[in-house]
Amino acid sequence: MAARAILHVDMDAFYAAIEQRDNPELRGKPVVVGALPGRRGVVSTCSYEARTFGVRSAMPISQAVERLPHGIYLPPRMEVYAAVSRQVMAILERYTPLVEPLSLDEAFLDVTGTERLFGTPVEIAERIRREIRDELALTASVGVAPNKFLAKLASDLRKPDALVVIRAEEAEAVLAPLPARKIFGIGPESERALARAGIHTIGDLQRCPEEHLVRRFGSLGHTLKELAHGRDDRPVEPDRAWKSHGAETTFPRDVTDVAALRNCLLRFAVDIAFDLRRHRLVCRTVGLKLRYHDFTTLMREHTVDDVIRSGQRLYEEGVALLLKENPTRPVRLIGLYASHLRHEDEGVQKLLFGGEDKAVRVERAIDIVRERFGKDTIKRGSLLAPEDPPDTPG
Ligand code: TTP
Ligand code: MG
Repeated sequence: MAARAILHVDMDAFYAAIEQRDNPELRGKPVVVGALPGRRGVVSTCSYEARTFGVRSAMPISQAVERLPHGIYLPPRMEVYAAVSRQVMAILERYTPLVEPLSLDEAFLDVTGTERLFGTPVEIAERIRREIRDELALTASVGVAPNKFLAKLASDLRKPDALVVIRAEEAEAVLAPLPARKIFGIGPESERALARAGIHTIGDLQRCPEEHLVRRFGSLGHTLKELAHGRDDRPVEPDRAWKSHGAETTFPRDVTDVAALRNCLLRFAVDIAFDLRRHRLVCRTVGLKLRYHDFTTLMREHTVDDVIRSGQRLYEEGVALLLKENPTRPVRLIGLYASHLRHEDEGVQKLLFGGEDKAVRVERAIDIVRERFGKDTIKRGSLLAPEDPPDTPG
C-alpha cells in the first residue's frame, strides 16, 4: 500500500476548556467538570491547572476534592459540548470527507493525496489547529503519522496545544522507550501479563520474537508485534452519518415522469463522482432517497462487490434502484448518495476496477476542465447520454 498520511486531532481538556472559554473568570484556574462535591460520581475532565494537583478523568469526585479543595467544580453542559463538537468536525471536513470521529473531541483524518488541494499533511495540521483556535477559541493537539496508531500516539505525546509528527523511519525509535500500555487496547490486565513475560516497554516488544508473543498471547501477539514496530494498516472509517456523500433536491412541483427523475440522478452522479475523485475516494454503496407527495420517505441502497469510481456507474446503480422501486406516486424529493467511502489506493481493490476504467478516464479529462473553468462549463447530460438506454415506462 502506498504511504498514507493520517492525522489524529484531539481537543485539549475539552469540556473544561469550553467552560473557561465561555466564562473568562475561570481562565488560568483549576476547573473540574463532572459530579459536584458531596455527591457520588466522577470527574469527567479537568483543566490542565487542575491536573497539576493530580486530578484526572474518571477519578471519584471525593478524591478530587481531597487533592484540590479550592477547585472550581462545574456540572457538565452536554448540549454545549455536542454543539462545539459539531463545529470541530465541520472544520475537519473541510479537508477530507474521510473523518472518523472517535468521541466528541477526537477524530482521525486520512489526508493522503490532498497535497495539491490543501498542502502537505503538516500544513493541513497547522491550518486545522489555527482554524480551531481562531474560530472556536479552543486548542487542539494534532498527531501526523503514516497510520492511526502512530497518529494517536503522536497527538498525545506533548499535549496540550501541540503538533507532533512521527515519520515512518523514526517510528521504532520513538516507540522503543514508551511503556507497553501506550499501545491501544493494552489495559491493566494485559499490562500485568506482559510484565510477567518481562515486557515493560515497547522496545521490549520490538526485541521479542513474534513466535514467543503468539505462543503466549495468541493472535494478540501478532498485533502487538506489528504495533510495536509502528505498523498498522487499519483504514480511517468515517461512520455512517459522515461517510456518505450525496446530493438531493426538492422539486418545486411533484414529479411523476421517470425521465425527469433519471435526469436528476444523472446530474447528481456526475457531481458526486467529481467530488469523490477530487478527494481520491471510491465508494461501495449507492443509496437512492425518495420522498413522495405525502412525505413518506424511503432510502434504498445497493452495495457492490468491487468499488465504484465513475459518475456513469453511480448513475447506473441509481437508476437500477429507481426502476426497482418503480415509483407510481408523485415524487417530492429525490437524492443520490455514495457511501462506504474508501481511499482509492486502499487494499487490493485497485485490481478489480475492470470495465469502469474507460468511463473514469473520460470523466477525469472532464474533471480537469471543470476544476479549471468551473462546474457548469460542461453540459453534464452530454457525458452519459449516448449510452443511456431509453426510459422504460412506469
Ligand atoms: P479526553 O480527550 O480524554 O480528555 P480531554 O479532552 O478533557 O483532555 P486532553 O485530551 O487534553 O487530555 O476526553 C474528551 C472529553 O470526554 C473530556 O473533555 C470529557 C469527556 N470524558 C469523560 O466524560 N470521562 C472520561 O473518563 C474521559 C477520559 C473523558
Ligand atoms: Mg481531548
